[in-house]
Amino acid sequence: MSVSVNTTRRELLALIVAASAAANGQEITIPGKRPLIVHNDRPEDLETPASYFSSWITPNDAFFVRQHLPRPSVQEASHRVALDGRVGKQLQLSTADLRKLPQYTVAATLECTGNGRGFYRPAVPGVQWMRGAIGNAEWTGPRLSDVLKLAGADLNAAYVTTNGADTGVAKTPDFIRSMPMKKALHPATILALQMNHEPIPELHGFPVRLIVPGWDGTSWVKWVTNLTVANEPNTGFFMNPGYRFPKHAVAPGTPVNPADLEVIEGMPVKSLIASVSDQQRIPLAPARLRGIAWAGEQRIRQVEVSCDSGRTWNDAQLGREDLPFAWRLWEYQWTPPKEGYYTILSRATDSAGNIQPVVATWNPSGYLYNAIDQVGVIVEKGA
Ligand SMILES: Nc1nc2c(c(=O)[nH]1)N[C@H]1C(S)=C(S)[C@@H](COP(=O)(O)O)O[C@H]1N2
Ligand SMILES: [Mo]
Repeated sequence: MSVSVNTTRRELLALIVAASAAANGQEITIPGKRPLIVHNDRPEDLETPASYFSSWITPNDAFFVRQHLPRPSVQEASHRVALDGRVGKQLQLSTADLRKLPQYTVAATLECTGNGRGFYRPAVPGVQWMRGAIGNAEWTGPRLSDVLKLAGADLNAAYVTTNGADTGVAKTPDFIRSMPMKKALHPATILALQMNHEPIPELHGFPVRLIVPGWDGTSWVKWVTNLTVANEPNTGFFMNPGYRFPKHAVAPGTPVNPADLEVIEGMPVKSLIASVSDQQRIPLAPARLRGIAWAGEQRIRQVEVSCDSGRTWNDAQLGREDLPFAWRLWEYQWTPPKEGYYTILSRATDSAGNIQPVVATWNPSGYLYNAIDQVGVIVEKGA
């Protein structure tokens, strides 16, 4: 009896420790993952430390995780993707059916709409993501357009609505998203069965998830169960008022009337310094600074780096992998002139001429944070 009471107490203590670790955003390990920054452990909200962004592909076990609801456990053999609404014939597709269609591999960057929310001042409620709710992977599966054609879908309908196997719990409603038919028919929009050439891990939507290249992660529905063709978008919380952005900039901290919000479709230009972390000590020697840059549906045109708090800027060299929808690596050779503290900044420009701002546009839900990235380093002879 006393043993079980003690065990219970110990377990309770462990849970409290885990909960406070989660609350503090500390790095702890979740099965199938390297140590990641845990914002929530049930359901999992896991952030990738920026030091992992040194390779063009983010390995599956280092990839960030975001879910609003308890993760469903899906059995592949019985799993079906139902097609209904404005279709010629309703279908129930197994993953074997999806595999019979031509398979495409698309490299695409997945970024949470709320990545960087933790930087907004005044602070806004929600997961306090800092820099790592992003990753780049190769996704493989049939085109959504081929799946829609299989069901004789009305391709002139306005929207495709996607639901996943997770269901609403307590105050959180079911996660359902709609996208315009134009994006649904884009050849890079696929129903992925594989992530980096492996079956999609459970945390990332096994056995099938939607890939919407260039658009924010919210559209990338996991554990897909339903595709509905309609002339109206879904009206649930995650379409309205969720995941909307003010049409006009507002003073930080001001509430915004729902009528003044519009649907978010895509991510703005942004870059990140990955090879050094904030307050790191580095030796007084030539340094190769490295990072990533991405631009939603645009391409990266230029990345500039400043090692003197933004007084002077120089071009970084862009990496050789240069594909639409996938991030671009960059590199910058820097020789610190002497010992001391340096603020290093990175700033990207996209193919439409958009440049990262000094201050991101504050909004009540903390979406689309894309201010110039900044890291402070201490240069020391002995470091
Ligand atoms: N079914 C379902 N799909 C979902 C979500 C969800 O809660 N349920 N979260 C979305 C959000 S907000 C993001 S940022 C991405 C995160 O994908 P990841 O966990 O594979 O990194 O999944 C999206 N797809
Ligand atoms: Mo997200």
